Amino acid sequence: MKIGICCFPTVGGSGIAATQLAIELAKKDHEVYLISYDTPFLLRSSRHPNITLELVDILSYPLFKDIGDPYTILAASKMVELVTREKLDILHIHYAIPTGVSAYLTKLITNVPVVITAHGSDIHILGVDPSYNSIISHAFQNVDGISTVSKFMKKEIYDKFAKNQDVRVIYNPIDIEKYQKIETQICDFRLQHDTNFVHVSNFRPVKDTPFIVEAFAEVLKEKSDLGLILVGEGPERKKCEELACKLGIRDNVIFQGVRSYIAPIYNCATALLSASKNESFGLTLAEAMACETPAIAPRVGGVPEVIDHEVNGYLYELGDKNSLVDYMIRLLNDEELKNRLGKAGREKVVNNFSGSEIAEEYIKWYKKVLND
Ligand code: GMT
Repeated sequence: MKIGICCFPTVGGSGIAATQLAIELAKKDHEVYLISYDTPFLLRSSRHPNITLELVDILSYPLFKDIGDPYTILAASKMVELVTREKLDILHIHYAIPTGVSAYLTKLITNVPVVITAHGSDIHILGVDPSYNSIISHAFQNVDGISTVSKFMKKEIYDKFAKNQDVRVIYNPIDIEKYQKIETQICDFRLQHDTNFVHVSNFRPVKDTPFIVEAFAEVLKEKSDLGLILVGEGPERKKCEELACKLGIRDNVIFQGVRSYIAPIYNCATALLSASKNESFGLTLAEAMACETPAIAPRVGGVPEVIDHEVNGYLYELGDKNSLVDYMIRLLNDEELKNRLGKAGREKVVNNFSGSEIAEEYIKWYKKVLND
């Protein structure tokens, strides 16, 4: 098939998931056209023969200084040109805002079948906002298919938008070769502590990373010489650094910024920690689990579809720091428990989120959409 996939090029989960899907489809000999305004993060370090990058031109014009460049229209122009030139079979949009609307316009002009995958805040933060709601609802009701990344999100979409529409749940694809247990550590930085916890996020307030720093400080009271590796960048990074200083644990908190290859970091951790107040799936949880590193996360959104409590990780009630600390200490003190949960986590990911299998599910869905 000739498939256009549109995504954000940044480290955010929707862009990573979309690019991983593109890679898996390309491996299966489909011709993939990746539409974005920059090279997607996962493609910056590798190339794939069946993937063509189609960059949206960002034309700046003085009149748009206050409102920003009209990306919806610029992306739609690129899509119309691409669909017409390459005669695409289907356009698949990741993250409904704003390019779901670009694709809907493209469909009106070219008649190309369009499917949208909703990922999270495009529904529960932006999509429900009256500033976006009417146009996003209309687009959802008029494209050829909607999918999303968890059963939780499917319910959100039913409740808030597409009551009469069939929403397909397809979990996010994980590269199970890249994310696996590595016996020899090859971190590109010096590990300062023998035992570490890890947190990977974009430090937005929804991730509540300061909560992780506070919980870690409690664990340090029980056991010293531990590291907390914080991967990523974002608005609350500085707040976390200040908090670590205030709590007197700055030497134990290692800020690693954005990394292109984090499998070794997952591998050197006793557990991956999350404090997200909302998470439609939680890509980093599944990546860590694929490396046999158990994840501990709040019982919110689609997280219980990824972590099975006490089977392959731990779920705690949002804000319940005592439980988070308790689970961290349990894993620190019991290597056998950590290994058992870790192995079960890998099994869960291989059986449910393997990139190759998820790509097959998307292909089946595309075919159904095209035949309906
Ligand atoms: O929706 C967002 O907040 C951003 C989005 C992204 O592009 O990073 O994240 C969402 O999509 C990811 C991939 O499907 C999921 O793993 C994240 O759980 C989800 N984020 C939220 O729901 C907050």
